[in-house]
Amino acid sequence: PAPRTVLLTGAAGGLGTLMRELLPEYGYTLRLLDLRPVDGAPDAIVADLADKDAVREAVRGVDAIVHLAGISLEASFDKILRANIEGTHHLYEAAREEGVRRIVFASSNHAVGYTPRPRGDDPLIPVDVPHRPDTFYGLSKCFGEDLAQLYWDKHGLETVSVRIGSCFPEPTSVRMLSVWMSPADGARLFHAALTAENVGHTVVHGSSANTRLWWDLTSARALGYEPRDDSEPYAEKLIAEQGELDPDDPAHARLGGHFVTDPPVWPH
Ligand code: NAI
Ligand code: 15L
Repeated sequence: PAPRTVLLTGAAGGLGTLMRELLPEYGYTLRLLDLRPVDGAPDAIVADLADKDAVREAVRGVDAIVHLAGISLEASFDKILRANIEGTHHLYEAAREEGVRRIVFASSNHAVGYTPRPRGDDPLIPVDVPHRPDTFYGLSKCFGEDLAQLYWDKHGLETVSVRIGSCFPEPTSVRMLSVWMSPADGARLFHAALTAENVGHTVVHGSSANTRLWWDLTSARALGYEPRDDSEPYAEKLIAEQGELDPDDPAHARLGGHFVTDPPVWPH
């Protein structure tokens, strides 16, 4: 049966705020969790993923989990370790113990951020490229994907790992024209990831059907995802303001964009 009650972690964040508006339209009842109180949702669970007991209680009785909580940009290794690596482990362990069947994991393009982006007639980036994290943040997403594989192989807990490009109301950079996922397409993809059968552990690219797409959406479409949006209407204005991407600029040469070249966050 299709999942009905879904735990949405990271519900106070940017993507969480968009998804708690959009996902109920697909018939889900959401239970919300975040470190911070969630605006307009007094029933939301305010808890840190570090708190194993709170996490176990939060997952009890849900049909599935959409796991967005965590640090969403580069940070010190210690912070990433606690929130993204240990926190995601606590969530998977709680899900296993409580018998939750499926997790949709918010992975990121930064798990494979060092992958060269296609130029000219190059083929689109396939979903099975090797992990090439561009940051400790991206490394934590590699960990999350591998954790998901382990929990599928060992415990039969299913995951769809969505390597999200950039999910914001509008694209705000020329790079985003290639990796943008409109919020409406994001909800379509999460819904497909929650309802497709026999996903085991499936990795998909998360974006709209952009004219300037860099990556292959085949595995996402195989879940039943049919993107309806394209960033192209934003292209003219963004390119006029920012110029075309210079392929010889290291900050523009790879999938992860400036995450590849940004100076490390200290303390390292
Ligand atoms: P965000 O930073 O706006 O939201 C993350 C939320 O997680 C925050 O509300 C924060 O309070 C919560 N959180 C952080 N640590 C926590 C902890 N230890 N326990 C409980 N809650 C905690 O990030 P955004 O943009 O909403 O992204 C959501 C997820 O999607 C993140 O995992 C991010 O890495 C991933 N993602 C997002 C992309 C995007 O375009 N928005 C692109 C790729 C991945
Ligand atoms: C991410 O993984 C971040 O969470 C998001 O804030 C954006 O920076 C996005 O990647 C991106 O690559 O644009």
